[in-house]
Amino acid sequence: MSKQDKQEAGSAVPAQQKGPWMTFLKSLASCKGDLSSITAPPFILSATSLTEYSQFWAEHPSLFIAPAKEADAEKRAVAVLRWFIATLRGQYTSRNEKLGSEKKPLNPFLGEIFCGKWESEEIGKTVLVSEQVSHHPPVTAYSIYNDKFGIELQGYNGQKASISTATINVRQLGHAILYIREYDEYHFISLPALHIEGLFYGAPYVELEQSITIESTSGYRSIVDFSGKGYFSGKKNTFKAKLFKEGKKPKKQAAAEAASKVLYTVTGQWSDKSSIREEATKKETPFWEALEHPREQLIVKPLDEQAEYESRRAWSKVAEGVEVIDYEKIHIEKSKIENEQRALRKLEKEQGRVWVRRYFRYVEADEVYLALARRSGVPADETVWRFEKDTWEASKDSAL
Ligand code: HC3
Repeated sequence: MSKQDKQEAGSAVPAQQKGPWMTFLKSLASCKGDLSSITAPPFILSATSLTEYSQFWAEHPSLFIAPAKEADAEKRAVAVLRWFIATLRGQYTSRNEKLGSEKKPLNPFLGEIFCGKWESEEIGKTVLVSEQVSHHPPVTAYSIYNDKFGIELQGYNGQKASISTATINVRQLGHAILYIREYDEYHFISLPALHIEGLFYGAPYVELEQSITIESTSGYRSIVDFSGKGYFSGKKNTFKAKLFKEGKKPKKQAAAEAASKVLYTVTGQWSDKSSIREEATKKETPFWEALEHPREQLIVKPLDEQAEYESRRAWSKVAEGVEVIDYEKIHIEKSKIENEQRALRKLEKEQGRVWVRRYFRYVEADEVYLALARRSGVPADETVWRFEKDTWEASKDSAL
């Protein structure tokens, strides 16, 4: 039993919110898969919209562009794996580290965007554009690119939840694709399943489970297996990754693995230390030390320079309410946004129009994506969200 589990039930819940917390836990049972629709007690709300979560993909800009600096395809595959592992701490433990537990993010409205940049002399500008492309069900699309190094990540993401006793199981829908211009090389990345533990105690936290695949057009494949506490090492957030060179006839994943040669094995904790073993030499070296490398903050325009549909500006009043746990303010300000959105949808319906997404289009799946998804054994989407860089670059929002 973990330290968290030893605490008594509801012990992290403020005294006056124990009742609402129990009601919330009971209401989870009726959740039909869309977690954004559940009403949670104010102490567990976050002031951050889900559109902001796309930034976790590039909070180590030097690792994000590192694959573009490698002339050798095998080294590029290792660099992609290192960057991916390094993104996980921000993605899945940053709320716990900053706020003491996982929180319920703000549910973005259709057309909400979150954008910003990381900039340095050495790396140049790494740009993030994240847009809420669907409200029901919620889907966020994003692009992160660095023109100096010719590298771009794009992807989209939704969640489907199911509830089992005191645990929320979340399956992620969507995928990410990293493109390296110099080598005309694509890396398809599937998204991990997760579950939320610690609910009973009022201190939710995320655990990753099962596995993800990074499949490249160069023929390299990484399979990352996740486990929570205990399974591999008795420690939290553990993983084991194997990097293969694809075998000759990779039809099914298991057969492909057998036909392929494991070149590297990476083991450790994605939120702390991991090491890599080169299988040919059995030499083991450090891979990534998450705590030694602080995540780099995205630079976002000041609120008064943002458009009204930009995340932090749009949600600023709700965020003020969340900071001071003023439920009335949260409720009033959230309702204003929701009512405005309802009125927009009603007008569109009356005028026979649909909302035009700002910087992403829903298009037929491209051949590269379909081939990589198929090869990795992940069911492919027939239609995918893709970034329209020209539209973005011609817009006022891109003046970061
Ligand atoms: C499930 C989740 C919302 C989705 C979050 C995602 C999957 C979003 C995309 C990012 O790239 C990775 C990521 C990290 C954390 C995921 C969130 C954890 C909790 C949150 C639920 C909607 C909140 C449930 C409410 C409560 C009270 C249990 O926290």
